[in-house]
Amino acid sequence: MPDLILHHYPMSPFSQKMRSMFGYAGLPWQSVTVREFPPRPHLAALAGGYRKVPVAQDGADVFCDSRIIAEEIAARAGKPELALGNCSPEAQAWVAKVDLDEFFACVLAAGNRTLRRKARESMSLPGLLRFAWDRIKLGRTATTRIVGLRAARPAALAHAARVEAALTQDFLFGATPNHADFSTYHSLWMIRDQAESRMLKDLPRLNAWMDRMQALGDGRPATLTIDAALAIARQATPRAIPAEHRSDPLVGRTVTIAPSDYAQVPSAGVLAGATPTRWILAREDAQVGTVHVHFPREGYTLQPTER
Ligand SMILES: N[C@@H](CCC(=O)N[C@@H](CS)C(=O)NCC(=O)O)C(=O)O
Repeated sequence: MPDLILHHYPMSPFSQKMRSMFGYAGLPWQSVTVREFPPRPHLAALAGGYRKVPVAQDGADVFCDSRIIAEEIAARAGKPELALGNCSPEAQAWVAKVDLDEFFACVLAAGNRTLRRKARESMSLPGLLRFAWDRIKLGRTATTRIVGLRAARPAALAHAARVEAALTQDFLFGATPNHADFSTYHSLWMIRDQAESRMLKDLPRLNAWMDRMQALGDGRPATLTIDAALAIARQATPRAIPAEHRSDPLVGRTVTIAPSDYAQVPSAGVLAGATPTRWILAREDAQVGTVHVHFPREGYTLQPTER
């Protein structure tokens, strides 16, 4: 089986969630670095309108959202605990909150001089301005309530205190990590390791756990160019979809699928399959031919576009 290709950028917390999962799983993977804001034409060729990062790819199958990518890593590595659906209801409820509310609180709280300096190193000044404007627009059009700038730090600190209290074992829900640890780690990584902020310094259990998560590493990435990733998609055929995943009445219909929380840009195509956790959209693109784009069902809106 070829290695998964991850389209990501270094300072992206959700990309770190995936990189850390690769580390835990001990998997090799192929790394395509994308820029911090759209347009990202090659991702549009692969995934359609979907504009969040990370996106993963296996040949002509494209995986949107860290939850779907986690399922793919779990299956390849034989680590079922990485797939959210295999975690306890408590862990699932925890992840729903940390991957949305706590994520925004932490990212906004992390905004300090060090982070701005690092961002400036990876982006030109006009790029930085476009990045800032892009994120302002993203916040304004969100349907989910995003914490205000002033409330972000107290919210992030309250979250960190809950993490400290939850860490009665080596990992959040037991002696070994599961999906929830990776979801929780990436936002706090933004504060402690990217912004190098000292705001979490008085939380010994949290810091020891973050050190354990960091020690998992990022797996074994090999650099891949955008053109090579597109060629891989073009030369491949999407995986066959088993009959039981083609029985949904919407299969065969033209639909759009979009995140329902923020960055709600739809991807359009024909619904090719539906599993209990994902929608699979068939898309045609001049650059890559037919691709199947996989989205989680939860947190995404599917709309038929024809009668
Ligand atoms: N639910 C998505 C969230 C992904 C997400 O919000 N990613 C951020 C970067 S960490 C993003 O896409 N920001 C806008 C952008 O990079 O264009 C997931 O789990 O993958």
